Amino acid sequence: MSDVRKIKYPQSTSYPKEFHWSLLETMVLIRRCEESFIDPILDRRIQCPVHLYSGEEAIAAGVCACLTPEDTVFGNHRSHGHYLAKGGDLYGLIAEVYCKEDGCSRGRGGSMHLISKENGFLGAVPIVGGTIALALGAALAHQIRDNNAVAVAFFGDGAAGEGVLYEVMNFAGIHDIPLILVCENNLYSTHMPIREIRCRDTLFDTAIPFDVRTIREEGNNVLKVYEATRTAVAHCREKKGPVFLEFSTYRQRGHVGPNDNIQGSQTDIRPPEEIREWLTRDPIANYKKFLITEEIFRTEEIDEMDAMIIDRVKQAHKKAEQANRPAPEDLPKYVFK
Ligand SMILES: Cc1ncc(C[n+]2csc(CCOP(=O)(O)OP(=O)(O)O)c2C)c(N)n1
Ligand SMILES: [Mg+2]
Repeated sequence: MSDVRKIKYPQSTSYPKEFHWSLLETMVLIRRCEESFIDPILDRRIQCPVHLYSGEEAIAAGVCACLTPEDTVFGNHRSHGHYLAKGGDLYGLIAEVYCKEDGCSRGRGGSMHLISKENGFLGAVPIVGGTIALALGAALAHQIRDNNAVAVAFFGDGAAGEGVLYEVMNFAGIHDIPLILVCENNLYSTHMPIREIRCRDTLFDTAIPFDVRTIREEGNNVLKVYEATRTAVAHCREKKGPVFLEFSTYRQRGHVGPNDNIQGSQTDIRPPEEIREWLTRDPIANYKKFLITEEIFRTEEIDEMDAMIIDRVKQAHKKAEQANRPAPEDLPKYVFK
């Protein structure tokens, strides 16, 4: 991408090389994984609905870099990135998206039902706003156990239209619950622009009346996401109560699938100039440019990392495609009665 905008990164030199490497690696893994789903979606090898996270990687990477394995995370319908950034297994994700028995939800859930309990990723579900109260419950459990952990809920701007968010903020605010609400404001809820469904186009201010600390930051700048989240995590660990983080971002793909092109009709109503403008703020291209310009890494090192990740993703697809689907007679096996 030649017209990459120079995003201003904070306090760059104070971070060790390994830290930058790990953030970049997480973002590249997410992007390569997301883009690898496109062909199998288009030729119907993948049949479940897939909401791609391309363009929003800096949020998952920057937030999860502040968390320990004991901290718990919940996602939504667009959660491949949250799952991977929290340490979820790549093959378990890819096999799940193919609805295979080897998947993290044993092929019963598909792209929108991800879980990695061993890494503290306690679930992604498609009900908009559906995990916000679950994250509150996890955060309350952390508080009762006094284990110094925090719970994080990732959700979109669309979830701010669900009443549960306000009930959760009120309860968390009253009881100083160690809950971090991460709102990924990508300006759209399916095909509805935020300005048509909300009085304001910012979300952080909805938390102010509930005594929830708020921070709004540029979501495509991974170091800014990291620093805002670090402040939020410290606030929670110091038992000062919940934090609402709003990150501005933009999805590079359609609402569901690679583009909003349903049976030949173009349903992406986002203005082309808006899409072009946001592409110049690509979180990965900009971060790479910064790392090279600041001589933190050489282009060849980054290209080598990229090639290794592409290969890992490719191998995982190969194995997932060959894996078994759940046997029809086993389908009720994990259903609660
Ligand atoms: C309770 C509920 N209402 C409606 C839907 C349909 N739906 C799926 S995704 C979505 C939009 C969500 O927008 P946002 O929260 O901003 O997340 P984004 O897709 O932009 O990442 C909607 C309305 C749903 N899944 N659950
Ligand atoms: Mg949205």
